[in-house]
Amino acid sequence: MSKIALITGATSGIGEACANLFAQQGYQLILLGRRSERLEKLSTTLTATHAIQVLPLVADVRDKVTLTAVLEGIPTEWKKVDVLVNNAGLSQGLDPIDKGDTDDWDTMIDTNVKGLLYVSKIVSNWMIPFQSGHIINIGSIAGKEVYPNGNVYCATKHAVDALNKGMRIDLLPHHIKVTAINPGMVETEFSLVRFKGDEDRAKKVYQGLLPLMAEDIADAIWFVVSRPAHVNINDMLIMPSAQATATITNKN
Ligand code: NDP
Ligand code: 8X3
Repeated sequence: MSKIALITGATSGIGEACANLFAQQGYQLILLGRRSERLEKLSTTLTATHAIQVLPLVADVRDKVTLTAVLEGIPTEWKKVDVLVNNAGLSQGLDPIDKGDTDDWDTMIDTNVKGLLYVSKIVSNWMIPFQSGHIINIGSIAGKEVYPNGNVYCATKHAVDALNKGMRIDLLPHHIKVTAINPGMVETEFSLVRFKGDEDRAKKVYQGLLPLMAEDIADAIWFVVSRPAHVNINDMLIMPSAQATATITNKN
């Protein structure tokens, strides 16, 4: 079997763009997300377009028991994962700390931090016997800075930043590379999810500037993954040219 990549959050945005690019590069793909119809459609398209196999996995990264059963239940030959893209994540709400919805906080912490941990533990244990592998953690500019009302989302991405560093130390003896990809503003379904389906509010985020596209981030991930064995990119911060910091942009 050729190389295998496991991508979480493959039903949309950055994860879907990674699935497309890795498929073009001939990787076999394990694609994970909650929306089964989208996963099936993407898997069918990719297998029809490229000479690859795709294993779609419907799972919620927050649900430790089901997630573990789903991942551990895959055929053994699929467990030789070369690349894990820890991408599943979201923001919910944009409110000051005194007004935030505690259910939103739970969702962000459970998905962005705990879900990433559950997947990483399982997959790193698959990589260790082979003494190889590469884990890509999708962080954010929100893991490097804190901005007004970003509080809990920023905290989860700061946690991803710390976990990325910790994983690199812990997995070093096993020759497993660990990289953080930290994007600024990328036009995906991210803002639609943050604003709970409010399309007008989501669109406004990207009006007046050219944001990054999901494909830009997939390109960066492919660059990182395709370096020679002796090279690791520890951390990459990628912004649209029109964005200097999380909050300072050059809008028309
Ligand atoms: P999208 O909303 O387009 O994609 C998010 C993906 O995560 C979807 O495939 C979704 O799939 C999946 N997901 C969310 N919750 C869960 C869950 N509980 N279990 C499994 N899968 C889940 O947003 P992006 O592509 O922009 O986001 C991808 C990552 O990039 C996130 O970690 C985000 O924080 C990060 N990021 C995004 C930026 C941006 O500006 N867009 C900037 C910096 C970082 P499904 O709903 O089917 O489960
Ligand atoms: C997503 C980018 O600036 O909305 O992580 O936090 S931002």
